[in-house]
Amino acid sequence: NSDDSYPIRTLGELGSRARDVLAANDIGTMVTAAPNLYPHMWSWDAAFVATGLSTVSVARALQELDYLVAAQWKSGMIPHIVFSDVPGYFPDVDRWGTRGVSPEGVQSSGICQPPVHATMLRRIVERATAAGGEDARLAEDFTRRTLPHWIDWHAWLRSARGGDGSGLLTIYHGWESGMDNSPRFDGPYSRVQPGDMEPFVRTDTLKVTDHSQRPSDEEYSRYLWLVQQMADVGFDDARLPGVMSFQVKDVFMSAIFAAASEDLAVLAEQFGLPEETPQLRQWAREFRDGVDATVDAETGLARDRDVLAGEWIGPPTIAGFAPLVSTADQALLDRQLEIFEGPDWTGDPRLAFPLPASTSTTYEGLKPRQYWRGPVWPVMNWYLAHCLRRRGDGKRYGQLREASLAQLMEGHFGEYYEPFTGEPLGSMDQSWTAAVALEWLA
Ligand code: 2M8
Repeated sequence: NSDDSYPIRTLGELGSRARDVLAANDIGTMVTAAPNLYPHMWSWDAAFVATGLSTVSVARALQELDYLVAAQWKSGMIPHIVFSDVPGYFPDVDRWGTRGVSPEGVQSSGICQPPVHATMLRRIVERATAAGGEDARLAEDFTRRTLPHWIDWHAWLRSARGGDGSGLLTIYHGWESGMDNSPRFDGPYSRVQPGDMEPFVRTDTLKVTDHSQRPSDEEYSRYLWLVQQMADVGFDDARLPGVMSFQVKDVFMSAIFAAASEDLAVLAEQFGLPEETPQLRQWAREFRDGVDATVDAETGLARDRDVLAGEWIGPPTIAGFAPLVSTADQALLDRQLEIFEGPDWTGDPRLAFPLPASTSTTYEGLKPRQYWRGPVWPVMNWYLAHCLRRRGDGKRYGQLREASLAQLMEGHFGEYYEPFTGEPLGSMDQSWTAAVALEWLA
């Protein structure tokens, strides 16, 4: 870590450093989400990591998805954390209280995360098919073998979290959204009143020593209270609506589900389960429509809904761009792109790089250094760009690529970045940041 290793000088060097990060975070069974802060497998991280890994080794990429799918619950849920044996992360499996509920031999949390998996698997399959030979064979075998599991996962989301016909998935914890402390959840969390629970000691603040980059203690006590509420009913899907004090229709997760259901339909058609495609396409349509229907006519942004309060959620966050992921409505897409490129988002001239921050940079609640309250997340930049490229928008993909590579050349593979200075924040050598660097370079 001599000072002359930063910034990185060439794209070739960026690629080789990104591969080194993934190799260093690989503990054999899994690539941990980050070396210190997150020594386990996270569900949506693993999907992004797999696509990054597939630029190096298709076999290793599929192994990552295999390890995740092996942790799938009987219900069909894919848990948000699969624990390794590395100590030091809180809440650990004991605090989750999932032993005896999760499948035998699996140590996992008891909630889910956004279903980007089918989209990333489709990407890996396309890459492997183009390469041909052994890679193509491996990807085909893997997809044929695991398709029923991914379909079960989508069926669980649709029935346990989206069975009300709204075309929107419910989350019972901000962690399920992947955007833990986003201002999206301030309203719903303000109504969560932690009751009696075992005391706890956080470990994240031992690792990210500037505490202002992480959620507050007050937020954490609510996070842990929700875990306890779920554990008290044995993580029984049927009982959660009756007991949980946090219930949000997550618009961004719903858009991801719509897009991934379409991708899963393509895979099912190609790899031997064509009879499943009408159902998958039906879910894609239902959730695409559900997401479109949340758009605020005034702001043009999609909105989450606080189920218990019966209210739309207002703050302008990156989740407002859910239609970029899923919509089929050209006028809505055009309006969203105009906002995306306007002065409240990537067109803000104060930005270090023209990339979307996690909340609008003109939002009064913006916290440019704090986690999901303002920083720019490299993984989000690539995911949104990938969605645009899928629509045939190579130009915008190229612009986001250029800005993202310029951002990443500082060399630390930060978990997130300060929007105006480009300073890397949170964990360094974060796996999904390295993975998307490889995708940008592929
Ligand atoms: C962050 O979330 C975890 C809890 O799940 C944490 O703060 O301990 C989020 O950024 C989430 O989206 C991500 O999957 C996880 C691992 O990178 O870290």
